[in-house]
Amino acid sequence: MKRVITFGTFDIFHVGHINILERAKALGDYLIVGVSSDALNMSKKGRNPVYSEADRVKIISSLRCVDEVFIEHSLELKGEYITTHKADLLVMGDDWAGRFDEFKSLCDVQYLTRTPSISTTEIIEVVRNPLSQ
Ligand code: C2G
Repeated sequence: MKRVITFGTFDIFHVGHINILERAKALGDYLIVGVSSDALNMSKKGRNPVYSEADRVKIISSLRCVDEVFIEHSLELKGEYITTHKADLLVMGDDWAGRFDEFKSLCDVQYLTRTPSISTTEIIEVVRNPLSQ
């Protein structure tokens, strides 16, 4: 059984998120998702996600393609998360291309093309300023 792991914030869940999760699952049999904690997001992006980590975990856990969810507390622990979850493959969107190549000693690493024209940042912008479109 091939175990696939992926990571993300998945704030304001949208079709780009489900696309990458479904494609990640299709590359194996069992999909494990590390959802970034609110604190990690604050340190990465300088703002809290719109949806709390509890809500983001609930949404991701409810998806048919997802088998297991945990909270990612630190980017530095990625290697440990890969090992403890016995992942065979790490999948990330290509906005992270090359950034996780150091884990190729632990598992396969694959970057998938992002879904064009949609992002959490863009959704926030449109909701905040509907006339900007
Ligand atoms: N994604 C995508 N297409 C989009 C938007 C996002 O394929 N239009 C993918 C991203 O490439 C990523 C995943 O969806 O693989 C989650 O995106 P984010 O929530 O933006 O994740 P991020 O905050 O980059 O967190 O440890 C790594 C981080 O936790 C990744």
